[in-house]
Amino acid sequence: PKADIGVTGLAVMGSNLARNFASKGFVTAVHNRTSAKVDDLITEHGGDGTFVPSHSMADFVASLATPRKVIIMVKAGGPTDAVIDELAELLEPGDILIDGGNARFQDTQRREAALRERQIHFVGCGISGGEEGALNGPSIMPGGSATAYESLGPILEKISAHVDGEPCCTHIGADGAGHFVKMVHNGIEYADMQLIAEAYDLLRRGAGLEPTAIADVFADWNRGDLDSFLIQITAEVLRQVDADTGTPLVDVIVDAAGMKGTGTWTVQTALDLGVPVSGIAEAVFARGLSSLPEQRAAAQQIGLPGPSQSWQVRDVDAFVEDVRAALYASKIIAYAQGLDEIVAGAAQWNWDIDLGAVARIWRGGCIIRAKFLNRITEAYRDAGERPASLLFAPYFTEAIGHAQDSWRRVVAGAAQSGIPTPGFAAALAYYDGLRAERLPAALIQGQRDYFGAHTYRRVDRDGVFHTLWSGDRSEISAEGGLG
Ligand code: NBP
Repeated sequence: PKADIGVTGLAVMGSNLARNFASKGFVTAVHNRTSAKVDDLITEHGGDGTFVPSHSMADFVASLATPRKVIIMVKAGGPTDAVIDELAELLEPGDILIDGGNARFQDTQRREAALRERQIHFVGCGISGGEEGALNGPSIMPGGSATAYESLGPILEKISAHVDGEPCCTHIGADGAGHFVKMVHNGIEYADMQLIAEAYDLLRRGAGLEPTAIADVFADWNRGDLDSFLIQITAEVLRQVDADTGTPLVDVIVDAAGMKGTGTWTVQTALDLGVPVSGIAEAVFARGLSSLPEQRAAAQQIGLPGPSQSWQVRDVDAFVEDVRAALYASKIIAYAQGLDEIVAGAAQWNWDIDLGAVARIWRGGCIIRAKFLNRITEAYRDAGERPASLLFAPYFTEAIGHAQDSWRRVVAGAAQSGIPTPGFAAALAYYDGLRAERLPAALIQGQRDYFGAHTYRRVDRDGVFHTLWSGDRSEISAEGGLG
């Protein structure tokens, strides 16, 4: 039979995805530049379902039922362009080409436009969940045309993770929308991980708890509002004992966090869009700081002075509860900021993105999967008109209201005792900035007008004004500019 779908690029992600398709009953064509990987897949996992192996791209394309659906799972960047070029020569109008790699959404927009001219549907598809997700059900964020989704969607939905019977896959929006949302997902993942790491640091250095005790705390938190994959694996990582030394594994791991770039893209894009994603940005910066070995070593050697006293935690249970509440509130802020970035991106590139649906498909399969995402879906489903921030949905307004005293105690105490909490602190500053009746931005406008004649508006009258700072300091109307 002709194949329902094809996968080219059979490294770990592609082969697991192909096995997922085959095991769900789809006849799955498989191809890889180095053909040994095709043979290995058939030898090792041919029993998972019906595969149609090919050693050449031409045979691969010929093995597919029309309209053809081909998923590219190769290294992002140049290799993806090379494979697209090769396939574009072989595909026909109406065929659907899907990039499941971690492409930059701008690359996806460029590729989609080029292929649209050849009447090939190009679907940039964010896939989250790593190898395990690819095999057993990832969270899938496809962009591209609605027409492409009509025939592709049901296949992707079938292999995606499911939560409460609902697939973790939905059509995100046109052209690069899928990769854009996947990018923001990764940015939120950075923030989530940073916040959890700060909570751990506070419990360890603030309350003096040992990793196994902290693992118990996280396991306990995982039964409440914080119930999530990242909290669960945090408990497991903290419980792990190093076989060589008998000490907690976390103590023998070098404290320099790596990154592959998607968090950075999220922040770069947010800067371009003018969206304050401070929680996500601080997470990226914190990884950056951790990975500056020379400066950190010099700081140790010189002995940069710290506070005179350490945290005197008297009631450990109350402290743990404060940290939990601070973590939850900060997490809500990070998600609110990420969702704001999606709203801004959607406005900029004319995507019709349903935030409730995005939260729904993040509930399973992906790294940030969490019970809490149900609350986000509800916030946008029940809201009639979309709230201007996640924070204005009643559940979240209330949740932060309950958490805020704890949150403030934690941030203040951390600052006083010299424990860095860039994520908690940035989230709190954002929250207080958002709710402030007046911001010192008025003063900044005054400064800008002073040194650059940038003008300002007044609270009591319409119009644009400038003060003659270097003259008699009277105010003039600057409507239409300053000459
Ligand atoms: P890699 O990113 O390591 O890429 C290896 C694959 O790319 C192999 O099939 C290789 O073929 C192929 N390839 C390369 Br490299 N250059 C090529 C070229 N010029 N022409 C044709 N094929 C070429 O694989 P991966 O780790 O499985 O990841 C695949 C994609 O999924 C990437 O975009 C990655 O960013 C993304 N990813 C996502 C997640 C996630 O959680 N969503 C996790 C990991 C990766 P060869 O065998 O002939 O060398």
